[in-house]
Amino acid sequence: MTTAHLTDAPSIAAAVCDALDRQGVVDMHTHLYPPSFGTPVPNAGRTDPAGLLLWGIDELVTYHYLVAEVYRVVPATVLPYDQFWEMTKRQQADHIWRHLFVERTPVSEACRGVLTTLQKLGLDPNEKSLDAYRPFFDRQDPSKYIDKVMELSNVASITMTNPVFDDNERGRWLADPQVGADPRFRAVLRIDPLLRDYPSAARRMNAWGYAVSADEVSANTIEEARRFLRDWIDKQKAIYLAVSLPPDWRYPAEGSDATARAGQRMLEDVVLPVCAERGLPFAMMIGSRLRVNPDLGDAGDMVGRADVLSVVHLCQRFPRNKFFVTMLARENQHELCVAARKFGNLMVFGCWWFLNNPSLIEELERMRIELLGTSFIPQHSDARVLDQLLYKWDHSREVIAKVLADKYADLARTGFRLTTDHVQRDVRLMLRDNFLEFLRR
Ligand code: RAT
Ligand code: ZN
Repeated sequence: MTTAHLTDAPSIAAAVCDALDRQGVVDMHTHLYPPSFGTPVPNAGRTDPAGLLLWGIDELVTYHYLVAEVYRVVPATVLPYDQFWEMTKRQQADHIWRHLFVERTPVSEACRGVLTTLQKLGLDPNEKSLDAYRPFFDRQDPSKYIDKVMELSNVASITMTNPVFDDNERGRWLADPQVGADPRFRAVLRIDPLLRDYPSAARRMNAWGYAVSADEVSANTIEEARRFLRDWIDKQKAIYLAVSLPPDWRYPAEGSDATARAGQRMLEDVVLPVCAERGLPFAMMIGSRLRVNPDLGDAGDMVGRADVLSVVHLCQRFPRNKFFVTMLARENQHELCVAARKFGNLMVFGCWWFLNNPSLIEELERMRIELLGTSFIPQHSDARVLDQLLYKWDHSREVIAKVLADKYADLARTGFRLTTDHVQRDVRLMLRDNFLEFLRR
């Protein structure tokens, strides 16, 4: 390892870019899967239409961020939502390509992402028709393509999101005990209905052989719900548990809403005790208001300002638990950083969803470094389509590089003797070890 002394801005910037490029990322939150979960392969005769691994040009272009954007330029009065959803994936992709990439300039972050992805794959991003790209993707073997994408994006490990209340997902785990065995991927037990809609979660757990009551959270219900979580942690070999929560989620719950109170009991008496017993962190993604425009499907969700004090209360009352937290609203970010200064069991992570834009990533990372040093996880990809790893990490690395280079230049001006070792150590923490060490802590 070299230990060159870095003094001037250009050599600092070069060392930072080099360290970021070389450091393999452990991506702590994606919606990606190995091929064992099935994958639609459009023109290769190996189609599993409900397969969970999404990849290729038609999936890239129909990403829900781009569905939202195309409805700004071709509104529902021109193309009714049901007509769009009845189209084949290819037709939807052709529609989006034409309106967002050909007839308009693709300057939004989600559009630019598709172009970066094509460029990284060695394809010309100027084609007028997607037919020019389809043969390239048709030639790929999904498993080899995962290797290629991971190599090109320098992602060393992919963390899945495995929602146990989703029938498609659940069925695949039950049908094949080896479904999650691919060493490139690690599982996360995602449990939203347990905390957001306990009565329906209880009915389902009941049907699956766990004697929980939908009406009353009794001692027996608590024991059975814990058994449910333990069984699924074991089946998935989950490395943490996760939930997404609405902006109005509060801890402790306010008012007399019975579902919110039952959700709180599940959190306090089931989720957190099981996480503590297994040494697993609990990840909370807070601030998504689901389906404000249900016709848009996944593209119809909204952001809302959440309550950081609720996170503070949890960190304080459950010191044996470890919390990964990301929040969707820009307005929550400063308070969340300050909360993390108070609690070592709170790990701030990522620039989630509507925050995953260069201007906001830059603002967030600057503030986090100033308040937390290197003790946070700057980014996750949230990729839903495999190939997105290519752009999400490229764009994030670029912004993180800019911020780190500035911070090191400030440091060098104090007389601190900055070396490439420092830079490499910090980058390793940010892209890999802060996450892995928090899991082990
Ligand atoms: O960013 C997204 O793609 C969202 O639709 C959600 O999946 C979000 O990241 C989540 O995990 O709930
Ligand atoms: Zn996600």
